[in-house]
Amino acid sequence: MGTTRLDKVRADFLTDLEQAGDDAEAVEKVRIKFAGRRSGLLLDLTAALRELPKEEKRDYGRALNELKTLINTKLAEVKVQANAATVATEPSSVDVTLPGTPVPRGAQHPVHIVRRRIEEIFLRMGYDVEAGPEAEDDWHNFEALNIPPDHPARDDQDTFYLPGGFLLRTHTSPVQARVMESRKPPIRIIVPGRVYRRDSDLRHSPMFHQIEGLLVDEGITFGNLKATLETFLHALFSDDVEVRLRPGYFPFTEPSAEVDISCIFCDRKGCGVCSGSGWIEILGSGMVDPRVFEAVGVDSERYTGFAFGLGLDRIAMLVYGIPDLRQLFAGDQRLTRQFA
Ligand code: 2NM
Repeated sequence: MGTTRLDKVRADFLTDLEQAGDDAEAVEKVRIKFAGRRSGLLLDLTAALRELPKEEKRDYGRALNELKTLINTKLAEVKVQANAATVATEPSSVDVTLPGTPVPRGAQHPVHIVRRRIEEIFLRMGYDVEAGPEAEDDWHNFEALNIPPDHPARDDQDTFYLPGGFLLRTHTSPVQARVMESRKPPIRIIVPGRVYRRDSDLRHSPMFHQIEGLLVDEGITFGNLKATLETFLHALFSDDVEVRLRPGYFPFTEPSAEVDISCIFCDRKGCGVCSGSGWIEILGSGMVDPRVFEAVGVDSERYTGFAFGLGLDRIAMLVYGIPDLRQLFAGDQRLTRQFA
């Protein structure tokens, strides 16, 4: 008799809840009607337990507990759904006119930008980009490059020596030496990287960046070097710049040439950037000395080649008008932000 009444309440509850649907207010009314603390139907049903004859109490109590659980669970479920529906539709809950949270944007470092531009020019000409260790041995940094033990570049003042006979490379040429040791010509590579010298003032940083190039094949001439550098410098600056070669000296090349471009700021009239000369020194180059070829196992009777090197930091300063070298390495985002 008692459980029949429970069945009816259960059926009523499910119907009412169904009708309330997503409407939070209607769901609340259902809750008060069935599970309200002061007058809910569950209270009546619990009170009715006491009036029942002893033999019916057990079955009724069990069924009542199940009904309570059902009602509370269903109400909790529907409440979560109703809340979600309310948040989604309530016009004031999300103010789409508020400004968004800014996402910080990275920027490329000027030295990186210049390196990538130079790499792209040489990749188009069929060169590969190579890399090697920054901690080098004496052989690859000096000996193989025809820098004898008494050469001034060997001086402790210029080189950072490391324990175990190693050193921080003073140029990226040891990578070219390694490539020549491990690979047969034709070789066409450029090598960008950090290099280290014991030098620190307005124009020198103990760490700076170089990019060097090397081409080795049969029948390579000084004319090929000149044409390659002209093509490169026209692509990097402008077809209008003039390229000038002057005699120079490097231990690893013979003959060697210093390369200038006509001043991109004054068009050769003379200005502060070119110190009134109308020319800006941009790179060093030359035909690879046969002694270097012999040291790294390239047949100098069969092959000739040219090499060149330039400082990336200097070019970045020139191109972007950065007055102080140290600004490049200060890690101050006010510099890099300008390149975003
Ligand atoms: C320069 C100038 C001239 C150069 C030479 C070599 C190597 F390994 F092939 F001998 N690598 N880089 C070179 C030649 C670098 O920098 C101003």
